[in-house]
Amino acid sequence: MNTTSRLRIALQKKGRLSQDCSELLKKCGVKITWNEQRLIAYAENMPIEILRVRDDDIPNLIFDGVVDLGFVGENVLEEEELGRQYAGEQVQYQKLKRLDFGGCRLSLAVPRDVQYDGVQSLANTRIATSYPNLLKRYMSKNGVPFKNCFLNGSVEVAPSAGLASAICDLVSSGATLEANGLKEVDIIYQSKACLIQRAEPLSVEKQALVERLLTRIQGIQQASE
Ligand code: PRT
Ligand code: ZN
Repeated sequence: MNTTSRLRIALQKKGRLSQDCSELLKKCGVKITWNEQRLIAYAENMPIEILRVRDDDIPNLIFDGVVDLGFVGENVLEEEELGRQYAGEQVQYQKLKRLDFGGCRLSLAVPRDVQYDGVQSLANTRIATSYPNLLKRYMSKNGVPFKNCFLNGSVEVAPSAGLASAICDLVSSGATLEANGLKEVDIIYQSKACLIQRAEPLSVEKQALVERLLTRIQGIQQASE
């Protein structure tokens, strides 16, 4: 558990959510001097420290109470949560806020020339994904058996490389699917970035700071609507 007196916030070190998260903190009035090499950055004007990690680590840091708050994509949060549930573990955390950036969807896609008549068309095929738990939940809910092909990246080339018949991957503009001769056939999860808090209670001072940040985030999001 994090017992430092500073509020410890995890955010993605380098990636699609990094800039939006650091800009949001800046708009909240948190002054941070970023150092590319450093894992931890300290706010100059508030008792806050920022832990910069891979996005996949953020849900687990929250579930384990190592950090107090985390900014993460709901897709990653849900995937890690399901992973723990499938392993027989209960996870606890609070979702404080859904944010207005990081929007994407987790979708099934097949080669453009393949006929698709609903998810049953994928029965017993092999599906490439970096999100095996979200995929498993969706396929089980629909009663469709399938074979897994887990890839951490380059999922979109799996069909043309002969590794899988379909993919289950994140989509935003659809350009990547298009460029790889694939068509989106089913959306299985809609995601945005979100702010989460560990389950164990924070000190009164830390919780008050969280409330202040939340009020500011609320104001910033309303102003941009
Ligand atoms: O290194 P680290 O593990 O921290 O980062 P990462 O490479 O795992 O994640 P990153 O930075 O790519 O994405 C972080 C989060 O941004 C994701 O978990 C989503 O919540 C969110 N997000 C929003 C996206 C996209 N949009 C997105 N388009 N994440 C990935 N993509 C990829 C997608 O995988 C595909 O390769 O972009 C491609 C598709 O984009 P379009 O526009 O061509 O459809
Ligand atoms: Zn990642």
